[in-house]
Amino acid sequence: MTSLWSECSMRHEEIKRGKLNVAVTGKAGAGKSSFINAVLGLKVGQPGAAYTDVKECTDYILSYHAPNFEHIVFWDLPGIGTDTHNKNNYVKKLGLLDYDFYLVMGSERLTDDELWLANIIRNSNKKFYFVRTKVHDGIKFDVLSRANPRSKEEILTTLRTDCYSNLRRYDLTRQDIYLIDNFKTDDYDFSFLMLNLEEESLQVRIKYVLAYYNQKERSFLHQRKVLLETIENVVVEATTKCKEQTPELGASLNIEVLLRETKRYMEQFERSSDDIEKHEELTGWHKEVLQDLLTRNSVEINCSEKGVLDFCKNIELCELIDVQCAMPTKSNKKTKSWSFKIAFKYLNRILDILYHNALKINTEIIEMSMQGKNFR
Ligand SMILES: Nc1nc2c(ncn2[C@@H]2O[C@H](COP(=O)(O)OP(=O)(O)OP(=O)(O)O)[C@@H](O)[C@H]2O)c(=O)[nH]1
Ligand SMILES: [Mg+2]
Repeated sequence: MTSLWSECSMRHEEIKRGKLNVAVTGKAGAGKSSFINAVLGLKVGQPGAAYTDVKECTDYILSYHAPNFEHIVFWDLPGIGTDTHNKNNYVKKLGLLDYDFYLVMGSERLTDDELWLANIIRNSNKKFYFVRTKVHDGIKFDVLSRANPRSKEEILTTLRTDCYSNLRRYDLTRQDIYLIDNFKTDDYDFSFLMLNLEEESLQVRIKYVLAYYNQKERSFLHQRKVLLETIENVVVEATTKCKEQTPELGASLNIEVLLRETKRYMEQFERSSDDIEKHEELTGWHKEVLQDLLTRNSVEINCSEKGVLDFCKNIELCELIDVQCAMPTKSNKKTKSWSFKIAFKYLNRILDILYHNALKINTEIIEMSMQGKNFR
């Protein structure tokens, strides 16, 4: 739980992590803080619970993370319709439109305050659900007050119809309405509401993962271009920093230089050992799913001196014939030219493999995300 007014940077941090920031707003005393406690499974006074009271009580903004809804951050906002918080200051003072999603709560017949709020949110192209709280009490009192009590279903239908007809006044006709009671979470629309909120949070995460990996594709392309431009210098380094011939290759190559470059490429294309953890954190997918995806989409590179040597040995003679790269003018010797060609081919091939591996992995993550697969 965190507090304060200047939460903007935190909110943006959460957005960056693909969380759904839900502002719990609405009429003062509607049961906003009680709703958060119901989600947390806590009662007022327990550590981490929101404070609720029969009098106006939430006077600042707090955020809550519920263990069962790890991709949602709930923000408990002060209620509208009091001297302190009213239509004149509510939007600006609370940074109302900074959130991703809204629950507009009311416990009585809808008033202008909730409708005004809903309208502002809708006009800023954000989504909200309308939530009517204290439904159980409403039913109890309805039954007590009538000579011929209505059934629970009849009362709920009346409530829902009433909400719809009020929302229609602002042309909010296709709005989701949930009838809940914060002290009866197994009943009414409470679990349905939470289920749909989770679905909304999934959409946010999918969007976030897609944006991240689409951007990654562009950055891989750029990295490849930059690395390609450095190859000739590395070739010069690998051939000039070598005194002895490598008999297996019939060439003079500094294998260490080539190995260093291989490691650099691997880092750039995210093939180092902790990159799987990075994917795991970004996507929220299981490690095994990602491991399998990575294995399926990548050619293994043996990142050792022996690996470099073996790779160079396997470069076919015919592949080297048309290799053209700028060689130092003074080195006309045959071996030098041969070494140049091998180093040049090696670096180009490794770069190509790693780049295409990275693209394939990226593409598969994007495809799976679009199908909503693997998200927990
Ligand atoms: N019966 C019943 N009482 C509720 C429900 N939700 C809240 N209450 C009661 O309504 C009162 C106000 O609840 P809060 O959760 O503090 O309301 P709030 O919207 O956070 O109020 P402010 O922060 O002052 O705007 C408290 O006495 C709660 O116990 C509900 O679903 N059913
Ligand atoms: Mg409150």
